Amino acid sequence: MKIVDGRVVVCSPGRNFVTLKLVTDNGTHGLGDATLNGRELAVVSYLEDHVLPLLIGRDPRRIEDTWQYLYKGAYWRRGPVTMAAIGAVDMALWDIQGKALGVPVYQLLGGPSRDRVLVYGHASGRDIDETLRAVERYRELGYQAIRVQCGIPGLEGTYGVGRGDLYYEPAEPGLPPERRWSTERYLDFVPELFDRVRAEFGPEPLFLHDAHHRLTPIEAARLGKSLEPYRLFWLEDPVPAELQEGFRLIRQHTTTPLAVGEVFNTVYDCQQLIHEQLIDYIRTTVAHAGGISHLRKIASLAELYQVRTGCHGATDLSPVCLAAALHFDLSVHNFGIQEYMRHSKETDLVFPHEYTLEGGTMHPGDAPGLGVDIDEELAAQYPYQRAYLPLNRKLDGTMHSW
Ligand code: EZ4
Ligand code: CO
Repeated sequence: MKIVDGRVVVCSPGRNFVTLKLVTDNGTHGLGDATLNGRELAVVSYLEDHVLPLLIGRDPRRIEDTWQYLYKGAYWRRGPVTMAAIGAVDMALWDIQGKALGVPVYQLLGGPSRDRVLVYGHASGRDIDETLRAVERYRELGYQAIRVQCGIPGLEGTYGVGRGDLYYEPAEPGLPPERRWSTERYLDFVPELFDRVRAEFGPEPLFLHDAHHRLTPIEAARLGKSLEPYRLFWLEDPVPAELQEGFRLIRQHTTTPLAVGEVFNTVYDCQQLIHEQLIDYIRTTVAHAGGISHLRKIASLAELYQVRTGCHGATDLSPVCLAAALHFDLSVHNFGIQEYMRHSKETDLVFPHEYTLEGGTMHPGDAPGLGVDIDEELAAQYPYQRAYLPLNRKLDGTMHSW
């Protein structure tokens, strides 16, 4: 079998997506998601100008060799653009392999380790009352696990507060919007939020919270400690994780489980976090961390240290990535949870898929390959729209992590 054609489809059915399509000489094709939110066209160029010419004529069944060829062969290793491109190729090759053998990708990965994949939904509101109503809504829909985010009094446009029904999309068309931030106000407010949430919904639901890289280690330690009575499933991205040893300090102070990794690209970004057992969940994504092949290696390292997976699954991960993540989640032994944010109706129509959601759990389906396709004609009706994630400044104007 040979790869005979390849192209990159850029479309914006509600938001931007970059999709790699590889076509083989036996008439099948494979898809990979290469969307890098706010920097999409850099990956398009990487794939079109530098990767596709290398793939034509290659045997698509050489998945591991192709991964190493693109990783070692680039000389310039790692980084989000390179790893998103390699991730897309890897996803497409697993898709082709599954189709060629007539099995869903999870069967190629060792078969199912569980019946269905636990996912978490996203409840948010401008204030606590609105947030409680959103949590109630997810409970009614059968979600066992819910991330809870809330507007902070005195701060405009807090991270994680949704726009629209059961939907959260932080990227905005045009130039990046600027938000204001106060760590003091945030740290004072969040314990009150979870006090109200637990009082209203009792001990059973699993609750998660995302601090979105905004704290210092000692601030994160204080937050984790103050949330212990409410037994979070996890506290996500408490600090920007370039400084892996910073997690030692957080760990010394709190038993609140920690999750990190949605912006990581390789195992080297989390090697120390895992082997020192500084985290409980690793959130690397199929699309941004080198595909299914590399994510399995990260999961295998994590398994040795009792760290479980919790793949990123925001709306900027396309249905192709979500499908790939679900095959990975179903098969890998040390799976923890999968993030799930529903896509817009337009997105779901451009990417017809086999995966299903039921009672707060998902399944990738049993179609051969990844079980997701792209309607290229429909995609062409939604051209790329420049869009950026917001920026964040402290109240005095200093740039801060968003
Ligand atoms: O901000 O995917 O846990 N989910 C998140 C997301 C990220 C976006 C960035 O593109 O933190 O909302
Ligand atoms: Co996050």
